[in-house]
Amino acid sequence: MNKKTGMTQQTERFDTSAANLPFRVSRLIPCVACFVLLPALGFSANIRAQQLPPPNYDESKVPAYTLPDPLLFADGRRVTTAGEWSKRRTELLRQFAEHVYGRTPDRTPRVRFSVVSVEPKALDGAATRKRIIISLDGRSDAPKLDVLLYLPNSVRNRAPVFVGLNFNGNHTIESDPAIPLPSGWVANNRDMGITDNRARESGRGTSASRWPLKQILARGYAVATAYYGDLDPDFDDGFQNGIHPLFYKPGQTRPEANEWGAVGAWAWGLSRIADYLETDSGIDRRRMIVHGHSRLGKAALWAGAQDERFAIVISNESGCGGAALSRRALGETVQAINTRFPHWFCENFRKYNGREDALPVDQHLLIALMAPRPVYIASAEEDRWADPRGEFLSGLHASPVYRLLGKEGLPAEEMPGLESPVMGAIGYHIRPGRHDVTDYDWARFMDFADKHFGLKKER
Ligand code: GTR
Repeated sequence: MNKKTGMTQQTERFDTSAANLPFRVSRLIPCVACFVLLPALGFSANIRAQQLPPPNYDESKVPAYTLPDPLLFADGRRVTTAGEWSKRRTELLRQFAEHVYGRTPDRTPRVRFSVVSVEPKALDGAATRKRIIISLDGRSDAPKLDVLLYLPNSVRNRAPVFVGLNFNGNHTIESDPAIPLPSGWVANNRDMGITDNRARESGRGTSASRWPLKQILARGYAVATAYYGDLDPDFDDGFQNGIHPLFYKPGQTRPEANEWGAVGAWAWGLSRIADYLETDSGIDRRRMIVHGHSRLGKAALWAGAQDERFAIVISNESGCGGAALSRRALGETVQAINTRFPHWFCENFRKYNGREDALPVDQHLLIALMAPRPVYIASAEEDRWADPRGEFLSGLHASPVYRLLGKEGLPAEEMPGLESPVMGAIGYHIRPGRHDVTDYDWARFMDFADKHFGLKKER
């Protein structure tokens, strides 16, 4: 356990804060320009991170808090009908945009899809593998999202699909040499031998345990993924790379205090993958499931909240700024996350450093934004940094909205034991072990999707 961050050591929980920048940058240190450059690149954030108060893991020291009521408008009026909820929903989406994730641009640029390869006998014949390049603007030099899609060959009709971003490149989810490496920035990672922020051949298949493709395909689901760095490389560069500059007004050089950060950009990218999937004849467009782990779980939740084409939303250990209640301030706090990752949320979110109580929203309201669509929250016992109990409570306190809409919500008042999933329209499990995505997690995600899509477990 790292005492400073309270995080358990683990293979892929890499740090994309300033310490992880390319070696080249360290050469700049003696130069005068570093006074300008280093703060911009996040070095000052790293120093501030060392000064963070130690995290609290003691349940008895969780501050007393009152959660905003999902069924009360900001002006105090009560929500009593589905019609009123839809207005409250709009209000909440605005509040999350204004105070937490930043506003997503209204305008979607001209997005173009090209299917650049199709392999009908991938994974020993179990799947058809497609590679789709999504050009995120009409311009030829626009950022591109490289999407990897596996369609189950066993399914004759259109398949339901799991849509999620990956941390290290498409080539890491499966060792197939035909999958190209990302050409842009990737996080340094000792286990993958990456020290210069460039993807390596040796990275092939290194995240395969988090993407049990054969099991997923055998249960009749398709899988679509893309590397999150294609949308916005995960370090604080003042939003000069990635998709943010595509949306700057003339003269604008970085997002306004209420405009999107990196999580917003990753969420936006998930919707662009959905844009493509809606056009693919192998995909059941009414059965798209958005999912994500950790920071990408935060992005999946924000994508699911904004984009109702996602029929099911799954958060795996998304923690602070994801499924966990901010007001509990257990494990990672708003101050800790804004300090170590100043580029993830909007600038306004920093106003709540150490003042979670002042937030007009809390994360149970994010879960409520999925209603009446099914949403699943997964925690891991050792992942205390993400506050498993806070993740469970978000589901519990989102339930009144589901009930108003005639759905069950979370069918548990108390946190269930290990490996005892509960599955209403809101589902939850906690499993033993560390911060990761395991076969157990995937099996439950598929049980949950089967249940809500009316599919059998074994197909
Ligand atoms: C941690 C961060 C968490 C979580 C995690 C991850 O460093 O504090 O909020 O997002 O990274 O994405 O693995």
